[in-house]
Amino acid sequence: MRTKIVAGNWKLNNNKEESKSLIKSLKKAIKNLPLENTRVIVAPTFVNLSSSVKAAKKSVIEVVAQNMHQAKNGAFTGEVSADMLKAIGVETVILGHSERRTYFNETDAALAEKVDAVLENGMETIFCFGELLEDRKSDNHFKVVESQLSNALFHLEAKDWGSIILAYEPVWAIGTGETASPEQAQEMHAFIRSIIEKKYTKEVADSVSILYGGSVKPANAEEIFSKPDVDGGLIGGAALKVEDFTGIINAI
Ligand code: G2H
Repeated sequence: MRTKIVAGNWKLNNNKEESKSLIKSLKKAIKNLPLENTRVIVAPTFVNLSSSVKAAKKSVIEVVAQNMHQAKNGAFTGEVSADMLKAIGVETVILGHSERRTYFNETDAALAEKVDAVLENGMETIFCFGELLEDRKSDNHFKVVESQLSNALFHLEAKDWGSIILAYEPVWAIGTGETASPEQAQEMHAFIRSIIEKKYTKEVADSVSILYGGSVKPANAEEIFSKPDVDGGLIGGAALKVEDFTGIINAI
């Protein structure tokens, strides 16, 4: 059985106190939920990771980073390394979010290096990818997704895939209120699994968790999560309110 995951990507939101307080309320809200096969993850900003890790202690909540640099150290002003994250108890990092690709020019090639750094450091990544609206309109969405995955991940060995969580996020559905239909999400997730099977094995394809991201909210989560190849969600806006995020966790 694949692991289910509900991950909250807080983006550039929540100061130190707000981060701690959101984690504390979430702790309380999910305390009695049956979460045996489900991981609950939150991704605060870098400066709030350490205090958030402390706030999440004695709970199932995992605190992850939103990004990471691929170098061990050196002259990279403003960046944070794998080692620095691990030293404060962060073992997982979101990579390749479309906002990083668009606003910070992250390329597939740089992302491949970041993924390698994640693996070299024994960490795990939630790797994001997804097509633009124009790609979908021109019926190029499968081709775009396939090239994003092959450029950044298909140099890995089968054994490395235990450290990879995929997050399919169609860019046209991010923060827009517009969601891919459950059928569109299922269609793409099944396609992703099929290309992983072709490149690796059925076992690898069947074991990787594939999250959907893009305007997931309590009202649409259940239907999206009911699809067989959707293993959870990467949640932005709706992860900022404990009621909404708990509603989404309840839908898994
Ligand atoms: C997609 C998602 C979280 P939102 O970016 O990664 O954000 O749920 O606000 O569309």
